[in-house]
Amino acid sequence: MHLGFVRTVLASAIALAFSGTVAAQEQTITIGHVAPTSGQIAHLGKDSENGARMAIDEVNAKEPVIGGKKVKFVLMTEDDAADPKQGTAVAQKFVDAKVNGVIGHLTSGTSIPASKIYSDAGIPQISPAATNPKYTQQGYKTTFRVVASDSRLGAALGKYAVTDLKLKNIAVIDDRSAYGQGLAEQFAKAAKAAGGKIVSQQYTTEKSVDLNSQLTAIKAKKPDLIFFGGTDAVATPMLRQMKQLGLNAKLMGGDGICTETMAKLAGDAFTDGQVICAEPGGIQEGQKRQMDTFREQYKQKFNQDVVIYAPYTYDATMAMISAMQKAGSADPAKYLPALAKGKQPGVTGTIAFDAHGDIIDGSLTLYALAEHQRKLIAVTK
Ligand code: ABU
Repeated sequence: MHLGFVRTVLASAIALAFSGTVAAQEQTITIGHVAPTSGQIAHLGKDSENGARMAIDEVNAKEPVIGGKKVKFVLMTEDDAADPKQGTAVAQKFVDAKVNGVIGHLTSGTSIPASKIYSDAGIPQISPAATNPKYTQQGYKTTFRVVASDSRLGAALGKYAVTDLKLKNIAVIDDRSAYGQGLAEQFAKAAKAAGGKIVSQQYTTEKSVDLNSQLTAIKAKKPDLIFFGGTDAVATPMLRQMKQLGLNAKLMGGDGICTETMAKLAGDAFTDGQVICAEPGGIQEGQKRQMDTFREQYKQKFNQDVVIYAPYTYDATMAMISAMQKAGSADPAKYLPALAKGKQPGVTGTIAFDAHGDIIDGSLTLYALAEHQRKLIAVTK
């Protein structure tokens, strides 16, 4: 046999054996991330995925150790297309893959049905964005979120619209999603309680880009304000059609429309201050530096600006990893109690959960869209 050939075979065998030893020493911990990375709100899903990637890369760069063993975190990314059926299929895929934890889903419509699958499998799930109250009201010990729920967001917006902005005649549109419908209901309840009147109630879908019939019906009622329960994928064409119809009412919505993307894409379809929105989280002035640093690092890494959810996903991922480190184990049953009881500073504020898995003492942030950006109005509790 040729000596060169023998040397090559031997070298390959040694390399293989060596890499096998290293691999055996370094335990892999898989965290699943799921969001709609295709479809109408793919920009929100990608933003969320990038936030998880930032956390994982940052932790891996520090050569993490859990329970005395060197570990490497791996992000398993999936797309649920904001579709409840695809959401449950992804959840089952994560369970079958025995992921150590899940960050997601992004929409309430996928997070709620998927949460039962994770609960049955004992896998902790932290949503960075699902705000429908029902998500954490099902009694599952594995269900967490790092954002405030729509009962708080809708209540704050309803009161703000009527009491502070004095906008009393209000039209409401929702996209019939778990998020859009729930938020619109909470808003209408609070607006009516504050003395507002719902002069028109209209419906659309998560994918509609033609709202002419709803807006024409609304225009006849001469509202001061249109409240939209849905996302920027629908609100952006809605703003353009409002302008075409000469419908000068203000437009208000929750985090689904509170994106830099909408501020930029809607172009000159709205006047400065016409759009008011709220994010189900936020930071006080003293924490602004960490958020600014996060945004700069995000831009450097992904060559784009934060859309909205990346900081929340980053905090959710860090909270999960921190619980594993405290418990000395990535076994879901072992680190779940540490996650439930944990308290740590995050980019979006302190991350600690109540008995339902809701963020404790989370803030809300009100913005107006102006000069193609979000302009801060106030941070409230
Ligand atoms: N929170 C707004 C977008 C996500 C959701 O469906 O809840």
